[in-house]
Amino acid sequence: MKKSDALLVIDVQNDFCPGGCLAVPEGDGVLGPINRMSGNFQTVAATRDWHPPGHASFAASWEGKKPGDTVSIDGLNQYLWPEHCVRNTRGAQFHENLDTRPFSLVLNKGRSLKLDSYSAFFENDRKTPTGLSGYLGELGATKVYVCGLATDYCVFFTVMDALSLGLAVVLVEDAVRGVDLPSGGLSAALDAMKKAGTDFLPSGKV
Ligand code: VGL
Ligand code: ZN
Repeated sequence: MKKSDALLVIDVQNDFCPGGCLAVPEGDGVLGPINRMSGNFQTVAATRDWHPPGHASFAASWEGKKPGDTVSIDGLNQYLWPEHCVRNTRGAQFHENLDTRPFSLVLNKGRSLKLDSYSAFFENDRKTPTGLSGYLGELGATKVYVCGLATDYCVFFTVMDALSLGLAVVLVEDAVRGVDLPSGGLSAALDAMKKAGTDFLPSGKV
């Protein structure tokens, strides 16, 4: 890979894999393709969803709310999830079969008690940066290959923000899996990413 190419590995954590608190169907299916690709990149930034206990995105943090409900926090709509990826717990660790050796950066996101962060670039207020853009910029990365979980949440927001920051984006199509909630929709997310200018490539061609 060229120096201008970076791999972004999004949230490949136990809680998003089978057996986890917020398991994505076949979430562990991303492991093989990611492990085969990551050693080819000089810059590999991996994110972890890394919530404090009692995080505002957990239904259990709100009286009378259940997963799937929504609340408004400072005017921001928040979809409520089962408790997941509490920092330093087993559920928040990378999947044990994820090869972390090639990672150049591990970025913990969703660390504010009252503000969620789906994208690897900005928190859900769409204003607070995570610093990833500066990191990639200093290293001269102009194209990001995106993989991980979940296609229609953290991967989706990461892809859309990367495009808006002027990066070229490749979605590694066999290295992502979606939640596909009836309300959201995996196909709508894929369409929107494509329309916005994302290239789709199988990991074998990366
Ligand atoms: C995610 C729901 C809640 C994700 C994170 O990584 O896609 N989804 N927190
Ligand atoms: Zn989360």
